[in-house]
Amino acid sequence: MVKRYFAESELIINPDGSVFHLHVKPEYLADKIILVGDPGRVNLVASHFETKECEVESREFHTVTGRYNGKRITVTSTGIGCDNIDIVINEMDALANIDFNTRTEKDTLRQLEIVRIGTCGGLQPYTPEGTFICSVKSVGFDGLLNFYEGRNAVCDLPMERALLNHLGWTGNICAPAPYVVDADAELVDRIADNDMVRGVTVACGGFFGPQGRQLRIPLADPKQNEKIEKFEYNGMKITNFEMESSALAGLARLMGHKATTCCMVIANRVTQKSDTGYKNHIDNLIKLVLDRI
Ligand code: R1P
Ligand code: URA
Repeated sequence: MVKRYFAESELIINPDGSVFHLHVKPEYLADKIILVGDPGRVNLVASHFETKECEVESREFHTVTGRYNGKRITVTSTGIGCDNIDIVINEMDALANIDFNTRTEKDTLRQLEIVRIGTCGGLQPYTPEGTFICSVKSVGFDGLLNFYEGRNAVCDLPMERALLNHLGWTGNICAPAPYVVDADAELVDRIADNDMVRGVTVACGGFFGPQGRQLRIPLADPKQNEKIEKFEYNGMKITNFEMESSALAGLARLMGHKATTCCMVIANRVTQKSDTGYKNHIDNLIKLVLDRI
């Protein structure tokens, strides 16, 4: 069989042999990966490592590979948004599954296990500040997955339709329509265990308008959050808003990797309370994920 070749313009490799944005070389990527949004959170995760074998910083992408209880783990910051998840997951998949010398796909899939640790807004009375939510499903208000051919094969199309009907959105708002993807069920069971809420997470293309926050300018749908909080599908409710989980779940499914997102609620949109001291508490979530990954 002829192997697929990836041209220099499609897979950009730096002169030192590292991948374009992450600046990580193939030998430094572990099979177990933790993603965080905030570059400053990388050191908090890595502070639990017994040993560090590499550390690279490039733009918002800060990466450390090391060992925790003997397990080899790579932690990388993605910055904010699904657009950065497209970069990080494609480059990590390339590091794992493309031979950088021949620029061809490797014969066997190397499966990665990816857990995002983030912060989020809670959308239900039972998700107050401090709650840990592990995403069973992610809803993408970002549109990223629609650029990939296999999108329909990995999405929950009936739930997408039910959500769109419920929201009653037509025209420009959130066009193209939201997509819905499952996280890896085995990974969710292991990471969420019995002390995290198993939730449905909406990844938004912004922090303000797309999450129904109105400051000085009005929203296209002022009832957006009220409708999202009320939506129910097969006994599931939407639990939280953040900005990356949909692209992570979708790309991981398309590429054959295992992924989920765990977030700590730092603002509850129903009670209108927030926790600005969350940086002290997120370490508890980090320790749980490090133990369970
Ligand atoms: C917005 O404040 C950011 O916080 C959340 C959102 O997804 C977005 O990235 O996650 P992180 O705390 O991981 O950045
Ligand atoms: N991150 C988000 O994206 N939204 C919130 O409300 C809090 C954290």
